[in-house]
Amino acid sequence: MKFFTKRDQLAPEIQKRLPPNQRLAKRWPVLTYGPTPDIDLDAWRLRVFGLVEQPTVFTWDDVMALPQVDVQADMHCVTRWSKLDNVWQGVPFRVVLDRIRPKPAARFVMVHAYGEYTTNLPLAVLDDDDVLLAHSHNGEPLTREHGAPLRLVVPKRYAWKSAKWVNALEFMPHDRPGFWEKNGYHNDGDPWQEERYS
Ligand SMILES: Nc1nc2c(c(=O)[nH]1)N[C@H]1C(S)=C(S)[C@@H](COP(=O)(O)O)O[C@H]1N2
Ligand SMILES: [Mo]
Repeated sequence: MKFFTKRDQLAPEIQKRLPPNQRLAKRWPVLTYGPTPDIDLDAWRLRVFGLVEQPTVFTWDDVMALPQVDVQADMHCVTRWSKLDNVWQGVPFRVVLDRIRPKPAARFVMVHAYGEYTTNLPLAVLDDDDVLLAHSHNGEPLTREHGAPLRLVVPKRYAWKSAKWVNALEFMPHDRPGFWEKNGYHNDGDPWQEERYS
């Protein structure tokens, strides 16, 4: 069983959807640095802090009571695979922004995950209609290895910025590198610009 298909073996309309130097993943690889956390839903929290009008600690029930969407999006990993046509279900990031109301000085967000993983993004990149906090993928709840119970999805950036097991959002006045950004990955990570490494 082959896991990847090279660009030149794909139909032109599929090739067009692959950013430079990516191959098509036929299954869904798991890419995790370190152990996979096991999180009890009763203990699970999403903490929003920093430069926001309404600092909030969401429980699982709080998050599930928010409006939800389906977002269809492609996923591009810096290790050169792309997985097309994922349907993510969850809470639009803009719904969270409406609740917590970033202060005018908030320009960057540090996304924190269970297990110490972090990744940084400009608020302007997160404030987009395809960004969401997802609990399901292609109609099934996320498995633990893919980020259950909740992960960030930022389709327009390499997937290391789509943090699995999200547990906090820190709104900041200035940028600060996250885990991979400190360890050689590009600060911005736009796959169409091939912003892989710094
Ligand atoms: N918390 C956390 N989130 C993470 C990672 C990780 O190691 N820890 N890996 C990132 C990387 S490099 C990629 S490519 C995607 C992979 O998501 P998947 O394992 O669901 O395919 O998750 C990203 N989110
Ligand atoms: Mo990745």
